[in-house]
This record gives sequence, structure tokens and C-alpha cells, in this order.
Amino acid sequence: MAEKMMEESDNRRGVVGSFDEWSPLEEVIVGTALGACVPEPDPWVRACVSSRNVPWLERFGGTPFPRDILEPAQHELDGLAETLRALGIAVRRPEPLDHCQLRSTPHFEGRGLYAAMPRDILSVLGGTLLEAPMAWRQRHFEHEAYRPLVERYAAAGATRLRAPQPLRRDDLYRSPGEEGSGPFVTTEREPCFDAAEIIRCGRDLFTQRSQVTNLAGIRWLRDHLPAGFRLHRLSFDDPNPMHMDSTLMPLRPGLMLVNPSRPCHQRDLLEQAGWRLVEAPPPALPTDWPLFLSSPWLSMNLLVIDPRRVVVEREERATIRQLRALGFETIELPFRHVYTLGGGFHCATCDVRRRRDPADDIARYRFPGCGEADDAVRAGRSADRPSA
Ligand code: DAV
Repeated sequence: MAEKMMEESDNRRGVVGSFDEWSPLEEVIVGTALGACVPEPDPWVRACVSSRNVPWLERFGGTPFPRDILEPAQHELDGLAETLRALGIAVRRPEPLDHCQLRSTPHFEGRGLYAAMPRDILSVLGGTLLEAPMAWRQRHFEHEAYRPLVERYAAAGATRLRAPQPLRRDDLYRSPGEEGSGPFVTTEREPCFDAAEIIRCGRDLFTQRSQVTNLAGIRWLRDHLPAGFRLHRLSFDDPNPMHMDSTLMPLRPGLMLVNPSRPCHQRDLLEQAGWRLVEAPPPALPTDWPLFLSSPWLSMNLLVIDPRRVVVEREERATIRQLRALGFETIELPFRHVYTLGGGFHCATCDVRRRRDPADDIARYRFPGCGEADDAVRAGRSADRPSA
């Protein structure tokens, strides 16, 4: 009954509405590289990047991304926006702001990052637009780039769900060598999570504890989910998790691409729920390609247009072959300079609206066995729960 009422109100709202990663895309936000600022290698940044990148971040941190990265990256983002428009999809862009401006709060002073990756900050859960309490200090003011869009969607009837803005004081981050938070740089001082940590399969959402998502953040999200949604916490053999969208990528009902270098500890539960898990092929990116903020597994960070079509990087030939073998038509675009900024097609977009087939019963994709990890969070029994 409650579910039926919610679906009716979702249809009335119309302007914001997306339940999954695959239904036919109607409206999307595509990021902008304009104004992007290289992050300084603060402890929370170091925790997320390969140590070989630290000298580069030390050299350029706090200054605009070099033009030979920024301009081609913006060209690729604009190309994605044009391609999506040509497919009849409405495309919105964040405001181009200067993220290198020095800003301060009562608790710290610093510069920003960018508005290139809307997926990190926004997620759409049915008719609700969620703004995430991101972990990095560099991202404290990032929501300003999305404010005009968010306000327009809210005025048109979307439910706006903004998580409390973290203070991001020193005690949200573990100092190098400090014990107590397990392998993670974020403590449990206040809730934090990035929206790219949410993978949507209808009413069932998946997330993970990571460098940027703490258990308090997962609890906050669970406590504030729109009616009918369920959040499951998964875990992976991943020594340095940050964002789930290069780890697990649903392609259509019943089919997920998984990262073979990060096996999922709950794989059986996903398979018992009727999903086929297909391992992504190794990335094609040359090992000397500059990647400052991510791994090369951006190869599986895809934007699904609808259950038949998917946007993929044009040099990722093995991934393209695999997608075709799985029955997809591939839309191949250059995106390697955006990779250098830290994201792929999924990161650089946020689907605002996907068409729902009224005959499509979302409940069909429920993951009945996946509640066990959730119970562990609720009871505070998790192995990686910090002692502090
Ligand atoms: O797996 O290297 C990529 C996702 C960034 N939003 C990774 C993280």
C-alpha cells in the first residue's frame, strides 16, 4: 500500500525519477572540468591514491589542473554531453566555478576540487535527490556548483534530501600511523559518504565502508532512505576502497559487471538473488597514463543508456567486445583525459530521470539474503568498526 502510494507520487513528480543504473535515460547531469583544482596530498587524499602520485600532487596541489589535461578533458565531457543530446536525452551541466579559490570555515582553510564528477555528490533515489556529505575537505563547497540545478529540481517537485554537511575537523581523519579505524582514513566522528558509493538496483541499494564512507554515514543513509528502499552493505577484497562504481556495475536486470581484482564477499547472496555476475576484462589503459585519483578500472565505470545500449571508452577494446557479446550496442567515446581527473562515464554523470516501464515490477530484483551485512552495521558488530 505504502509502496503503491509512493509510486503514484513519483509519477506525479516526474522531473526527478531514477531507480536503477539501466532504465532508459531521459535526463542527466554531465560534469564540467572548468575551474578544476589539483588537490594537495592531505592524509585523506593520500589514503585514496597511489603513493607514486604524491610527488605530482605536492608539486601541483592547490593550482589549476595543467591545461594539457584540463582542455582535452573538457572536450571529452562536452563530447559526451553532445552525444547524449543527439540521443534525445536532456543534458544539464553544473556551474563553472573557480575551485582554486582559498576558502575557510571555522574549522579549516583550503581550496576545492571540481564539479567534474556529479556522481560523487548527487544520487537520485526514486523521486528523491540526495546530496551527499562527502569526506574530503576539498569538497566542502562543491554543492555550490549544483545549487541552481538542485533548486530547480526541488521547485519542480523533487524531494530534496541533503545530508548534514560534515564539519570536517581534524578528528574526522586518522593521522598517518594512528591506530583505531582499521584500514580507513576516515573515523566515525560524524557521518560521511560519497554518492558514488551507492549502486542502485530498484528498491535495493548497495554500498560499502570505504576511505570516504564511514559506518556513521551508512547508518545515516539507512535512517533517511525514502520509503520502500533498502540499503545493503557489501564488502570486497579491496585494500583501498573508494567509490563502488568501478567495483560493481549493474548493466540490466539480472546482469552485473564485477571487478575480478576485487572479489565480492557476498557474491553468493547476489547470485542467489538471481543475478549473473560477469567479470570485467582487464583495463586497456597504458601503465604510464597519468591517473592521479583512481585506478585504471574506470574501464568498467560505464553509463548505461538503456538495457540495450551503453557508453564505453573507445580504446577499451576488450570491454567493448564483452559488452557486444552480452548483447549491447556500444557507444564508443574518448574519455581518457577525464580518467586523469579521477573518473569514468558513470562518475562524470548523474542520471536525473530514467523512464520506468509501468509493467516493470521493481520488487522482482529484491536481494532477500543481503540483509546480513546490514544487521552487522546496526548492531555495531562489524570487524572493521573502529574502536574510537
Ligand atoms: O576504483 O579506482 C574509481 C571511481 C572514482 N569515482 C577506482 C575508483
